[in-house]
Amino acid sequence: MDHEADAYRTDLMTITRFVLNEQSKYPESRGDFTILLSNIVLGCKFVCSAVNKGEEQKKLDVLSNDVFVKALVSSGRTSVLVSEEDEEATFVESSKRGKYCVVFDPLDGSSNIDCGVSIGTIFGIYTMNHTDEPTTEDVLKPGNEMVAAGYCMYGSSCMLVLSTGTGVHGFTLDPSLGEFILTHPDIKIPKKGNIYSVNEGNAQNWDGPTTKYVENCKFPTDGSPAKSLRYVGSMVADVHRTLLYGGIFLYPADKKSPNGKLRVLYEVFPMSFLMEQAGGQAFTGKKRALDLVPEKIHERSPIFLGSYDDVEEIKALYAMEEKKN
Ligand code: FBP
Repeated sequence: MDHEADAYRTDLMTITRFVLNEQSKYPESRGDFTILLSNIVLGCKFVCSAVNKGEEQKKLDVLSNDVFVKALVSSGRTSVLVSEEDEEATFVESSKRGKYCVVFDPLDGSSNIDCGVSIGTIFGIYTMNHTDEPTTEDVLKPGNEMVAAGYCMYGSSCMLVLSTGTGVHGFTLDPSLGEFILTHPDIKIPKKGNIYSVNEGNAQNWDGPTTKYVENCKFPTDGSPAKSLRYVGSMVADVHRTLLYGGIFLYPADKKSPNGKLRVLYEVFPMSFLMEQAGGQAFTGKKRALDLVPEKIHERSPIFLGSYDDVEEIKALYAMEEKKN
């Protein structure tokens, strides 16, 4: 019997155990974050099973939003919730309030649901540093004030990728145990990649720097090989691949959508938080994405994120454009 292998196989690092270990580093912590996260994990498990049952899109959107809102409110650890599915923010009644505010997209990549292509849930977490009535000001804060972020991808496997500010870690759902087990500790994105990910269908409406950047990906002038194009059309799937393989994911602004398509609070910020924690970077075309201060809860922003060197290239093109103007 290979005791060492069995010892490793039986030493299950579940996401709860992992976060409890993380929390034990903060003597003042009372386990509130662990309780909050366990409710987010519950929501992800529910959506994972619903996706595998092949629920149709409309129903799945509503179902997943309901489950997350109810789980987050009943956790007793939240005060403000912002969901892609709800026009207005949810303010938790005072008896059930807690110190966290959660912004989330319960089911991202909805256009891919009915064809069974990977979709996901995206979330970001802020702390509320006062005891007055919560307002949207408690979430209309820069992304660099987030304390944690993550996504759960519902694909060939169900994977939850999380950062609490000390690196990025991937947990795969073991359906037989019903537990997320640590399978990808301390994910670091390659410094440079050979993949670019963008909806080229919008190319005719792009600005100069984006057009030039994608041109360079296809026809590099520095002798380096052309990059490969990979685009699923689900941000979670495209960002997950970028995180593991390197390269760049971009959803730029264009003449039709001057602020791009993706939402700042529950798409751009969480993915930018994870990218920076993994050694990559995230840029809006003007500034570091996490330094944005949103004015509205469903605000959109252009985004370029991925390997450090690849994002540096597009930053240089926008800086040149800036100089020209
Ligand atoms: P939803 O929130 O409506 O799903 O839109 C977000 C999204 O599906 C992202 O997951 C994806 O990156 C992007 O839109 C795809 O947009 P497009 O179809 O314009 O390329």
